[in-house]
Amino acid sequence: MTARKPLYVTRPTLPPFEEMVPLLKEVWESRTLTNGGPFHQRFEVELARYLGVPYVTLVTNATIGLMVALRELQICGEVITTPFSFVATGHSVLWHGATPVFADIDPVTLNLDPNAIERLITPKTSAILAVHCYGRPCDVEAIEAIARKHNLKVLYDAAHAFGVKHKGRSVLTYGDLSVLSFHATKVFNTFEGGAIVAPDLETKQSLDRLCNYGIVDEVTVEDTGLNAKMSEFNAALGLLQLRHVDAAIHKRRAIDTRYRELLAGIRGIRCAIEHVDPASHNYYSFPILVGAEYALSRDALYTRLREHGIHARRYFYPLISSMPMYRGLPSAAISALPVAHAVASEVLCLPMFPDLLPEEQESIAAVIRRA
Ligand code: T4K
Repeated sequence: MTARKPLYVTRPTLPPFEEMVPLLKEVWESRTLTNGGPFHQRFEVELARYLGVPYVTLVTNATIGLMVALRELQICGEVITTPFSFVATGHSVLWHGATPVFADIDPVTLNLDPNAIERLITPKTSAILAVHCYGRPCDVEAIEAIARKHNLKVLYDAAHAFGVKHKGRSVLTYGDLSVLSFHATKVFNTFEGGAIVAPDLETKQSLDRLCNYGIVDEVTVEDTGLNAKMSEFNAALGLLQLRHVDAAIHKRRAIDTRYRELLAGIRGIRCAIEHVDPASHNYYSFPILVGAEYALSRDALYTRLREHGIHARRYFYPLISSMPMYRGLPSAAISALPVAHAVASEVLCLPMFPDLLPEEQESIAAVIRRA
């Protein structure tokens, strides 16, 4: 059966429009549109409470959030990071003026392999920038131990990890700072947006300053900050989204379970991530690995699905290390990143969003099974 209209890899989750109207009216009437207005303040407090973290600083998007976080941590020299991520991870390091050093990933978690990290540490290394890929927590204990031993900062790109817990504690509280994305395509969205999770008030206030040009008061500018502020519109939407996000994650979890049932037993098709703690996951994405035993190559399956109106995506292919601005780096050599290259050549993210209908899931699985 051919899907009737394009089924994209994601479809933004929005609250009922009527619920947004009174909030919009409040913004319109107050004429406070940005620069830390009342919705911004409330959203920061309620978001920190929801996530179970000490403090958050709201930002325009996660890419800017990563740049601000790198600045806050005074990172310089080399930053060990993963090649298997969205390009924003690498770009934030380059924009900051540091050098990304790519370490290979673990074949089970698809996150940075701690053993690979340690081998790459040099006197120039100042930080580890790890990604909780698809929301699956990194080996945070191992990364913390390496960082402590070598006196490195740890920054988590937690763009995918909204609400995720590790051993009962928010995964966002590990490392020095974590950065969330609230982009339209994420589990929790404010159209564009994000947040930096800070461990204490002093750090939060410093991040706030960096997000507001480094301004302290009308006559004092203490740092070369930038404009990374979230507007009142985005903050009001965020407050409303908080009321609905648990229900959305609940639906995602059911979709994840159903996919696993529908795809079980298809030769060469594997679910890319297994959940250690299903109750603590957010079900951001549904990546599969298309192995050599499958009837089609990964790219042929991608095209076959497209012919049926199903827009699966190859997140994350190509690897960041294969992109023109990175491929000349010594750590970007293909031979140094065998696991990342293997995974990038097999991965395919199937449509995953709360409104995905059971019959749509069945037709996706049917196309995959028929091949
Ligand atoms: N770190 C990591 C690990 C990340 O994955 C990301 C972003 C970041 C950092 C940076 O976060 P932000 O600076 O964005 O806050 C998308 C997103 O733009 C990006 O946020 C996300 N990761 C990445 C994984 O995916 P594209 O270029 O693949 O998006 P696009 O426009 O092709 O959208 C994907 C599908 O979603 C479309 O086929 C249709 C659907 N869609 C998309 C949008 C924007 C909608 O239905 N409505 C929409 O409004 O990058």
